[in-house]
Amino acid sequence: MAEQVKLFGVWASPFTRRIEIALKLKGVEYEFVEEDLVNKSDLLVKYNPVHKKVPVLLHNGNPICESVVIMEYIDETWKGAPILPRDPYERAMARFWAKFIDDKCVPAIWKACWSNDEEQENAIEEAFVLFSLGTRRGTITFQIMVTNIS
Ligand SMILES: N[C@@H](CCC(=O)N[C@@H](CS)C(=O)NCC(=O)O)C(=O)O
Repeated sequence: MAEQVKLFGVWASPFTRRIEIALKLKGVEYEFVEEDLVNKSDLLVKYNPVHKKVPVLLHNGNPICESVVIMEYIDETWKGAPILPRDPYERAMARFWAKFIDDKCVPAIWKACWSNDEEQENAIEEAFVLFSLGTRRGTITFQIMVTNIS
């Protein structure tokens, strides 16, 4: 039976992009369902009742939420083109930088885009410093994510 892979997302969402990149790296065919976050679909709320956020991956009827969790699920389910390193220490580092992006970089970028005047200048500077820090570390995960949100 053919696999059913559906991604509920929003084109401008960095978390959705993370999943699109992972699926494309693995060569997995999927259907993209564009959500309207102002008027969330019943399906999004059904599949992600806890956070009601995108992305949600639906694989053969099973919903998976939270982009890093989904990314790891994809990596474990489709074996080609590994995303996370095999070495446990390298894996831990990749997870550390993925969390750094979510906790630090994404909020900084958001502020840089949506604040004004002096606050915006400071936010751009802060975002630049955070990105430089991650990029210098040079993990593949970080490189993928920077490509994703820049
Ligand atoms: N930690 C979540 C964050 C997902 C997230 O913040 N998604 C945003 C779009 S970029 C969303 O769905 N927002 C809708 C809302 O907050 O109601 C993940 O990694 O998947």
